[in-house]
Amino acid sequence: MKLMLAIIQEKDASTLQASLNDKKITFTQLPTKGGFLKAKNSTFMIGIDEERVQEVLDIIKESCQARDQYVTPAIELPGSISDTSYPIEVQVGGATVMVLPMDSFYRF
Ligand code: 2BA
Repeated sequence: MKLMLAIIQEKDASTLQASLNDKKITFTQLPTKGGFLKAKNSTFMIGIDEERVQEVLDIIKESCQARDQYVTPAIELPGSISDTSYPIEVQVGGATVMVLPMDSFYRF
């Protein structure tokens, strides 16, 4: 089995939830926050058989779209000449997905 961690934008969370539920794929959703923008995002924790990893990747790709966003970062950028941070444009995924090996899986 594999553990998939998918970090997605909050706006896409309900679409992804519905698509995973449709395919009877079990997941746990965690409210998270990106370290760079400090904006809320959503992390899906999905334990899945190895042969279904590609299917889940396809579902995530279909459910999550990249967006260009102007954001005021909560950190000072390198090279900044003032203490005040200013809006910058970044493209926020899509999704950031990590696939980890899972040694064991128990449900009691
Ligand atoms: P954030 O860390 O808030 O990053 C949001 C977006 O800001 C990123 O989008 C990227 O376009 C930009 N960004 C991040 N760090 C940057 C930097 N040092 N300089 C300039 N721009 C920067 P994505 O790459 O699509 O990432 C979306 C979210 O996925 C991230 O939110 C973070 O929560 C997570 N993430 C991305 N890469 C990760 C990694 N290697 N490990 C853990 N989480 C990751």
